[in-house]
Amino acid sequence: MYTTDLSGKDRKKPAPSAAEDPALLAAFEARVANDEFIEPKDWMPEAYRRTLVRQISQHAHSEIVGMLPEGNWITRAPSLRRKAILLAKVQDEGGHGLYLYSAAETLGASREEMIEALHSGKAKYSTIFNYPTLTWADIGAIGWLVDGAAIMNQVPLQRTSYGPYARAMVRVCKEESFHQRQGYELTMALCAGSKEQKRMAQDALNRWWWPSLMMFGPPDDKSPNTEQSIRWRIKRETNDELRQRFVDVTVPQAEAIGLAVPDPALKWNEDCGHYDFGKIDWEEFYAVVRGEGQVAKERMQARVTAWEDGAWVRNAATTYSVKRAAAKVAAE
Ligand code: BYC
Repeated sequence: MYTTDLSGKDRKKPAPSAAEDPALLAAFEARVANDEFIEPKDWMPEAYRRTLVRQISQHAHSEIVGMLPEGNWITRAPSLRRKAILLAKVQDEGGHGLYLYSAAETLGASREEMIEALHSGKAKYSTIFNYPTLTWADIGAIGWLVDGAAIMNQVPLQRTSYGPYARAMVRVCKEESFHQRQGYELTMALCAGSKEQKRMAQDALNRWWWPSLMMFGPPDDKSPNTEQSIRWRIKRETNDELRQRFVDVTVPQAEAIGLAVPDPALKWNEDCGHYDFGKIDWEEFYAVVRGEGQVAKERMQARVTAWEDGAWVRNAATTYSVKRAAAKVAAE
C-alpha cells in the first residue's frame, strides 16, 4: 500500500465524508502526521482541498503552457536525432499536464473550470514560460535548468500527502530526469563545438539562470502558502531549501563544461557547505506573475487558439462515447 513515507505502514480506514468538525480535523491531521496518503474519497478540510486544486491545476497549466517555448523549435532542430528527442520531450509535457488535470479532477474541480481559469488569466502558471526561446541553445538551457529546477521541486512531491498527486509525480519525475539529461547533453555538445556554439550556450545560460531560480517561488518569508502546506505535507520542503539545492547541484555542472554562472556574488561557503548567491530580482518575478512577461500574451493566445481549434475533437469524442454507451445499453 502506498504511503507518503514509502515505508509500507498500513493505512487506516478512510474517514467518512461529513461536515468539517474538530474531531474529523484532528483525525485528518493525525493521518497526515503519520505520513499516510489522503485519497479522493477520504474526508479532508476544505482549505486542504482548495490548496491542492490551486497547486495541482497551476502545475498542470505550467506543463501545458511549457510545451510552447520548446514546441517553437521542433521544426528547426538541427538534426533528426535532436528533433526526435525534442518531439518526445514536448509530448511528455503534454502527458504530465493530463495526469495533473486528472489528479485535480479527483478533488471535484472540472477540466472546463480549470481551463477557463487559465484562459481568463485567473489561474497562474510558472513564470519561466513567459520568456522567449531565441536560439537553439535555449532548448538545451530549458532541459538542463528548467527541467532541472522542476525535478528538484517534484522529487519531494512524490511524497506529498495527497495520493493521486504523489503517484502522478512518480512517472513525471522519471520523465523529467530524461529531460534534464538531454538538455545538459545538448549544452555539452554546444560547449564542445565551435566558438560561436559555445557563445550561444553561454548566452542561453545568462538569460535562463535567474528565471530558473525564480521558478521555486518567493523567498520563504514572503511565501504566504508555505507554512500551511508544509504542515499538511503538501509541500515537503520550502522554496528556499529547494532553490539552494538547485544552485548547489547546478553550479558544478556549469563549471564542468566551461560555462560561467552569471552571478558575480556566487561563492562556495565552506562553513555552511553551500553556495552563497546574489540577490534575485523579485520585482521582475512579481511583474511576470502579474502577466507582464515578455511573451505572456503570445502564450495565452496560443493556448486559447489551440483550445478553440480542438473543439471539434472534443465534440467528436463526446458524441462517440454517448453512441457507444447507447449501443451497449441496446445490446443488453
Ligand atoms: N510562477 O506561497 P507561494 C515543468 C505564486 S513545469 C508563477 O510560495 P506555493 C516543465 C504561487 O502560486 C513544472 N507563480 O506558493 C514543463 C502563489 O500564488 P497563489 C512546474 C508562482 O504554491 C514544460 C504565490 O506566488 N512546477 O516542469 O506554496 C517544459 C505565492 O507563492 C511561482 C510546478 O508547478 C512561479 N514560479 O509554492 C519544461 C510545481 N512561484 O496561487 C518543464 C508545483 C510561486 O497563492 N508547484 N508562485 O495566487 C509548487 O511546488 C508550488 O506551487 C510552488 C509555489 C513552489 C511553485
